[in-house]
Amino acid sequence: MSGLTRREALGLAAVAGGAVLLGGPSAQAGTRETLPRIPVIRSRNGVLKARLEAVAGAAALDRVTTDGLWTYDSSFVGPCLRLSPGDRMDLTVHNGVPVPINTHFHGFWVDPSGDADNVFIEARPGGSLRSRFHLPRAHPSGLFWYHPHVHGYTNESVWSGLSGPIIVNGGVEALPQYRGCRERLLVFKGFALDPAASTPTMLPVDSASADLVIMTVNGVVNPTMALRPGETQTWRMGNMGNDGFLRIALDDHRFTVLATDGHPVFETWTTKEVTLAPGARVEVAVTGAKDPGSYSLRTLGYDNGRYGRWSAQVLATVVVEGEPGVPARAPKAITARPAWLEEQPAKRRTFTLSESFTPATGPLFYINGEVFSHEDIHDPFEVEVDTVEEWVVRNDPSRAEGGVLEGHPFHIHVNHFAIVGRGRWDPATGKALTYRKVEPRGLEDTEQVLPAEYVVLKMKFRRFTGKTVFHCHILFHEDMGMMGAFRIVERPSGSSGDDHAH
Ligand SMILES: [Cu+2]
Repeated sequence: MSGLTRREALGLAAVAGGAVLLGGPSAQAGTRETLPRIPVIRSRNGVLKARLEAVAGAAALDRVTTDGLWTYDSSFVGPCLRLSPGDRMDLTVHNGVPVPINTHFHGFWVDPSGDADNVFIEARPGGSLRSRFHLPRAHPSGLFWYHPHVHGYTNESVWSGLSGPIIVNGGVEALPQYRGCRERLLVFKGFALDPAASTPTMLPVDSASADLVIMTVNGVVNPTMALRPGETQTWRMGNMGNDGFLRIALDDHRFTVLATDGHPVFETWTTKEVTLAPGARVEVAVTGAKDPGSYSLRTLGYDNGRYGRWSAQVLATVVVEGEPGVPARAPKAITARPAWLEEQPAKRRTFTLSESFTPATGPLFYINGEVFSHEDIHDPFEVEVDTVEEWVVRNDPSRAEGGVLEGHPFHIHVNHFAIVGRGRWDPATGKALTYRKVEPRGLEDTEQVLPAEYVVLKMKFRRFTGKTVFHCHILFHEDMGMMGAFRIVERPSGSSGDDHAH
């Protein structure tokens, strides 16, 4: 089912019901922008103090009142939280949905304990949860996002609509090369409608197979955006859904990559397409083609195995017209390459991702043979703060009975990582078959690991201590056990840290 078909059908229904469509499908391609602006909540005097209502019920989705949603403040895309490094977050979420929730700040380099970015606390239905922490002055500037992260409920929560963007100021918009350039925020989220319902109703998460999912941009299907020939705009793009993959390209245009997962890159590059695993973000510059016309921003489709055949779709229409602009020149680098990339890792650890589907147990997902449990009482393994480690994350498609071949997008909380190598391995022997050294151009917090592939991640556990998690960002897999806990601990006294200065 194409977005257009659904949009036409719903558009007719809405017109018949007397509803007014804002910038609906009949809008003439051209001057009329139909990309919705996401409401912004900004920090004031160094504090972002806000209260959001997580509500269950009807909300506008593609400009049509749609039932069965869980949203922040009745908006399919939650409000954009915008703050600066050094600011304080003070966010209260009231839980009006029927499952426990909390608030995770995806990609944030902050305290994972107490009432900060702690995934081990929750608000029951009817309750509230207040998240408070300081964003370090050295926090990266870019695009992040928030969503509930209670184990067992993350997939349903995010699919139903509970997610929204966060911008940390001082990133691409502050670069002299792009001063005065139009800045856009594009939040991608999928939905599917229940064919059995008489009015537009979100399909429950268990029935929402990949082939049914329609992608929205800022909550609408195929909005129109204007771009002048030769004009450069900066686009922040985030995949803020529960499990869909996107392979994004704009017809006859190229993207210059400026930031990945909220981190300005240390080497920019130009590409025809960017892949966004669930949870991933990218910030790019795009310059309008010489020839005026209508160009499609597309996802080219992504095959993540039997349960993840993500279809090719038009995401948005870019109309190139008007007075020619002067293209911005991309900087070669935006941030310094972190010095810790050259440090010898203090430890190397291996994590094996696998799954099984047996009639007796149903689908189960493992890391190192264990299914994560919230009630797990044994102490998680420890890493020392301010040390560098290398983690080998490998996808074992063979180990357990009945599993399918599928990639697992590996995500870690609190600290970002660099990919320094990858290759194929043989699950029968545990040996690497190939190895390719990777020269990282930026940092990430979410990386796809294909079947029988391994990736080598290097990371430094900077400043913050506490218990936190890593997991697959296909949230069904996370809920079904593909998560691990670990604790970042102080270094034993007597050992010397190398960056006490920050
Ligand atoms: Cu997975």
